[in-house]
Amino acid sequence: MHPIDLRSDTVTLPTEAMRRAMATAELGDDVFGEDPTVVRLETLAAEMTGKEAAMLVPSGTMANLICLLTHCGRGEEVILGDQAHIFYYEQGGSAAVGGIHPRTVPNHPDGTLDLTAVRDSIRADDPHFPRTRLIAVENTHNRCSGTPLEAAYLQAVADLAAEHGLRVHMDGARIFNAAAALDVPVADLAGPVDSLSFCLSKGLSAPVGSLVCGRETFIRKARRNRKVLGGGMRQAGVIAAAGIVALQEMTGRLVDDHRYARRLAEGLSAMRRARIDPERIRTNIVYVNLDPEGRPAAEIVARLTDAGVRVGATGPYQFRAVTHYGIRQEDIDRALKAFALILD
Ligand code: TLP
Repeated sequence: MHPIDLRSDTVTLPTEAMRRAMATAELGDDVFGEDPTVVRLETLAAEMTGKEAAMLVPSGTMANLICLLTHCGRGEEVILGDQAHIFYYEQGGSAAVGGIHPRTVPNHPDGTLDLTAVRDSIRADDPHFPRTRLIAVENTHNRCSGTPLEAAYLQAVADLAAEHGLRVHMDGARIFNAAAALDVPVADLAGPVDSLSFCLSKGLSAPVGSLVCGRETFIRKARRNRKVLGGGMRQAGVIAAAGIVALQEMTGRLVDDHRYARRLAEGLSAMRRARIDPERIRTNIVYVNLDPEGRPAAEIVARLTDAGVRVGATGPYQFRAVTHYGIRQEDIDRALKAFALILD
């Protein structure tokens, strides 16, 4: 029997339509701006997010780094959540590469930041302090149960930023999951922020690629930062072709992933050694806390792997399961049987 891989939605493979589009894509040198397929993808991404322009980059990590480098100079500060992917999982790249200072505010379990805490973190104009430039939010919030952030909250962040002359960046790696869960167009969520990054290679199943979206002037500056990081790609239309299919054909089915994640969480919540509130699962990410008196996550993950189900340990007593295009209802039923043998 095939293993059920719930480690991440990054494991998704390109669809047949994507492979066909990649094989037949019209190509050119994108560093010269001459790859027509990349231009088509960037135009489509800008249209769908309601932004003036967009730029294809190799990964979500590079997309975020480029955005931070474009908004902030060396010694300047970004305010972001302590659970943010940018802070937690990107090697501190903006500090290491860009000299950008991170100022964290605790994330609420729903992925939001307390706006009073954000306001209190904005630096006064004083030579002792770095200069605050940016507020970064994440939507959906990976480490906060994949919760989607609503447009009203994003607007409140943007209003606060505007009051203080700051910009707002949104790590929207899974922004299409957020839009599907909230049943709103992506443009409603992108509207309040200055820059947005999103990934083609997660729930949308494309093999590679992320987009940075924002104002024309921002994207022009961001292209320079992409180049210096080595992210300028030549016949990138082979990647972009799959990305176009991802945006045209793969967003509508994300609600299935969300339904399966909820079903998984409901099943897990009934198991003795698993702690999870299924009501919190609104998209495709399920974090499960384990009884700290019992076996640690690494051991549980190894046992699950032996039983044909792959999940990722995200803490000493926590693991994560993510649903995606490769997971069907029968996989959820089979996974729950395996979970029950080990966690009940
Ligand atoms: N997240 C990965 C791991 O890095 C944890 C995953 O499996 O979820 N922003 C967010 C919110 C992300 O979840 C990720 C990837 C990224 C950015 C980075 O994207 P890539 O992997 O394309 O660099």
